[in-house]
Amino acid sequence: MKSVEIARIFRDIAKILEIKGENVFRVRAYERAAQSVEDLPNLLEKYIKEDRLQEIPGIGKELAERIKEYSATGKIKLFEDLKKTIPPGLLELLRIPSVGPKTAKLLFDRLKIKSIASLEKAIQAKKLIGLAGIKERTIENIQKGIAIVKRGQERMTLAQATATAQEFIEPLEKLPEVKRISTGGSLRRRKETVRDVDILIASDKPRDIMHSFVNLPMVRDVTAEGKTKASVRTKNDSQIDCRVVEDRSFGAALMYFTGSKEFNIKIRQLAIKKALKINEYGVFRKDKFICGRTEKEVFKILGLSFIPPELRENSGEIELSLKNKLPKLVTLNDIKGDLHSHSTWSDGNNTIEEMAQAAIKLGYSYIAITDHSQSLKIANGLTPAELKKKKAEIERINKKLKNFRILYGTEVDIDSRGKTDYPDKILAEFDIVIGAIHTGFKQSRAQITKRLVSACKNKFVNIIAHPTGRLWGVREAFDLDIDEIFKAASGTKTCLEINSYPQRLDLNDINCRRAKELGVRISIGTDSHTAQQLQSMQLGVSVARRGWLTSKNIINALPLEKLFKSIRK
Ligand code: DGT
Ligand code: CA
Repeated sequence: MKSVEIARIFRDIAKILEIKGENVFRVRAYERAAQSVEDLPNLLEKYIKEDRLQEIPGIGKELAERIKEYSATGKIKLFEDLKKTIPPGLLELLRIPSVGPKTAKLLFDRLKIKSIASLEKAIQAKKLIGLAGIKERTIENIQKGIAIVKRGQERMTLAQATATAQEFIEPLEKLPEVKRISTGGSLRRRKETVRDVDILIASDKPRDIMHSFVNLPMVRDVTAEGKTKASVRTKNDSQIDCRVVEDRSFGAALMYFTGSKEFNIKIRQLAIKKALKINEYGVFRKDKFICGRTEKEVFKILGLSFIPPELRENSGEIELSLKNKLPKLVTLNDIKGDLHSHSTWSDGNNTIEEMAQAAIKLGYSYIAITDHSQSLKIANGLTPAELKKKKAEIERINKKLKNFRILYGTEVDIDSRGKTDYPDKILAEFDIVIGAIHTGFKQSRAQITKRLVSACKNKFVNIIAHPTGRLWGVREAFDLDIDEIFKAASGTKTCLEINSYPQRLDLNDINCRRAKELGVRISIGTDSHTAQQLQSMQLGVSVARRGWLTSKNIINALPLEKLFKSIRK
């Protein structure tokens, strides 16, 4: 569906309104709506048809009309009109982190810079030096920002790739010629970012499938089309590759196209040792086809136990699989609750009760409502007086609920010196406390490390949220000594978070594996600001699996009583 496109347009509208100095609430409304629409990749169409758009949090009458307009005409007139009021290219410049409306306008007015490419040229020609407010440091930051934007454009987030793949798989799997269908590549390995989406199909009628694939409505260009494979670009500029194989080869092909390349090379060597040949068509002895229908049979003939796609990176998994000693990776089913969420008390879109009901629907036994603390005014952080009322509300709702508990929590800000935004006396009142950094990202490596270490040492801080601060396509991880944090966390029984928010996925897979080695326990939290977002738990679980984590490493795989015991310091 068009949710990704609509979200992008809403964000652009917000940016233009901001440049024009419009009412900040209108700007925020468009940003919020973008997020809400993005949360509903599969449902938006249904909501349009049933005329229920206004049930989506953050979508009022005006925004519902805009969505319907886009759905009917492929355009939003307001956006087309707004674009005409600013110099072309200014929007592209605004995608660069550290380039705000003022700088973008300055660059355009003084140097006629209209695109990232022309900005890069101007920097090389040293034309920015001497402009008002532009220092050496500013230019460095712009260059770093350009690199981040470019990388963000090259690769989709896992969430975008998953939604994009779903848009293709849904219509394709309905075709009678399709016997089996699966994603492959980095998407199936659940990497945090994906360059192109690979789809594999088993069928006797590859030509029919190719025809249907390249003619799907979300396709913009067909970049390659053969008898059994084709590549297309979507209207959102994502690349999708589709291949068709015979049913008897599906398992072998799935293994080949899932990769990774390094994994495939090692597998091929293993086959050679057994006098077998393996490729995308099957496993062969001399030229005789031995097997290939399922991945399971292919692994078996090589003497391997099944290796989950998330582990296929040739980083020790093949050796362990030969000994049948792979870890039993955590699954979404193991998760008993969500320990990071926001309600209307701070900057969330749903009430505590709505968040709890959504968590119950997911089969959870608890949810922590961890609204922001007082100094984070931009996110409507809670004062001590408001906290009292919030606590009372949670107690009132908890009385009505059976076999489910709302935990009274906070995401407490850790200030630039490592102090928590609430005193210990208030922190002691919470069921669960998450510590997080939201400001002062430009501090030195030593300073940021020290801040997080002192947060770990606070007796009342149970979890450190999004420990490295990375925001995909927006900002790199802070410069910090992650091993120092791991040591402090493990020594103080503090848990670290895998934040499942699509642009964060922080800790990442590599850091998770390291954390496990050092005995650090992990909380997978969604950081949901809407009830819908609770579903992104799946993304955090994927990161955990890529980090070799089992349910034993994850605190929110524990039932409530055990969770309480285990987080107490
Ligand atoms: P991406 O798209 O950059 O996020 O990462 P992948 O892993 O999806 O890479 P892609 O789309 O180029 O190829 C899909 C799979 O096909 C890859 O994981 C392994 C297999 N493959 C591609 N090229 C080669 C190759 O040169 N040798 C071997 N052995 N396998 C390959
Ligand atoms: Ca790929």
